[in-house]
Amino acid sequence: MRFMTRVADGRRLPGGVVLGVAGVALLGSTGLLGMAAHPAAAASPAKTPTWVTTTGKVAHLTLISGWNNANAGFSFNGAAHGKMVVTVPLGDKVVVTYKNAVSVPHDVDIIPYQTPLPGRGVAPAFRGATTYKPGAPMPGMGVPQMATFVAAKAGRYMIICGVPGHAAGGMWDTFVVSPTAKVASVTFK
Ligand SMILES: [Cu+2]
Repeated sequence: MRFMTRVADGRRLPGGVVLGVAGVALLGSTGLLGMAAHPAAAASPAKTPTWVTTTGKVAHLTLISGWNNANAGFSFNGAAHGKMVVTVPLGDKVVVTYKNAVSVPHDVDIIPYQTPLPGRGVAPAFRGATTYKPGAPMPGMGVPQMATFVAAKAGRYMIICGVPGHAAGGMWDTFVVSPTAKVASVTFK
């Protein structure tokens, strides 16, 4: 039921969606409507964003769904099936800036590492570690959505899209809270 609501919300987006800089860059490089028709033409935008930075005890993490055609766009920062590993120092405040570059509804939830992969219904691992706002309309493509939380417990977690079926389809990556890391980092397997 909730899934249906989300879909309806997504489709209710006005034609003149507001695009942020990243959204414009993505549209310019891959073409929004060309994604399904030309999967072989997958190309990252010319300039790769800086995915993570650390300022003192604050880690800034940028996540973009549909950034390129990886996993048919069901991915974060061009990575799916756990292949991006974001590591943050234990105790850091994590400020996530999330943008959805495509019209398919997506969101970000950081949850305990688990299989099988869940859909909606798993509480975030940390208070505030989600961009999902029940009942709220889906933000337009490229509109920044923020999630802020404290990485208060060391361990391995997952960054998932909570739209039912998406994480199971590979729309998840790995999030590690490290007691030894000094700065946030990101690697791709
Ligand atoms: Cu999704």
